[in-house]
Amino acid sequence: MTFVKYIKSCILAKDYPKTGQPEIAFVGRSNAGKSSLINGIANQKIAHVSGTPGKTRLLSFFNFNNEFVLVDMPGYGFAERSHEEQDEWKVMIESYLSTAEKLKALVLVMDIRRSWSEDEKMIQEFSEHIGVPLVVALTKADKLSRSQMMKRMEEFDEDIVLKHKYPVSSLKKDGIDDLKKQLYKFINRK
Ligand SMILES: Nc1nc2c(ncn2[C@@H]2O[C@H](COP(=O)(O)OP(=O)(O)OP(=O)(O)O)[C@@H](O)[C@H]2O)c(=O)[nH]1
Ligand SMILES: [Mg+2]
Repeated sequence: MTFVKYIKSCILAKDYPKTGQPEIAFVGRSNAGKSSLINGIANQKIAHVSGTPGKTRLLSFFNFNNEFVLVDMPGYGFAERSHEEQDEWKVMIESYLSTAEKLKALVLVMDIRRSWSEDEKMIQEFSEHIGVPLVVALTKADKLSRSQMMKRMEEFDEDIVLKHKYPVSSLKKDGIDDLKKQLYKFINRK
């Protein structure tokens, strides 16, 4: 049986758990559905989901079946936040991303109904800079009809050309298996 276990939450690099296992990190705008997606992948409610955006303020680490570690990151682009808090976020994310030697893929989580913005571009550039593959999970696909979703994916391709992109619904569990398969490929890549 697959188990998923919460390890810890923290901010500072010195506190990150040293598991020696491959890591997959989830980053994206506040309220995009990062924690819900982690729960979908874990197949249990382990990451905190909230109706209040910006609830996740720490990096949270989860042990997935002693196979890899899922890292839930706080969301960005939260307009009501002060510049100070936004800077804090940047430092936290950059400190994690630039020291994570075991990071196998960075999952950029975004609401399928939103467009690619400067924030997403920054994350894409960061992933290129550190040489870690970027996987885009387009969440809340259940909010669109099948034809709307197809149209949205076409529009998305016009905005940005990306190799790994997956429409998903954490609510309906759609697309999660395909995403998971891709993540395993990155985890097992030597
Ligand atoms: N309909 C639908 N709602 C979703 C889906 N994924 C997440 N949500 C809802 O979106 C809201 C935010 O979800 P979270 O998973 O907490 O988002 P987050 O990205 O972790 O947010 P922060 O931690 O604040 O950055 C919650 O009300 C979820 O129930 C989905 O696939 N479909
Ligand atoms: Mg969250």
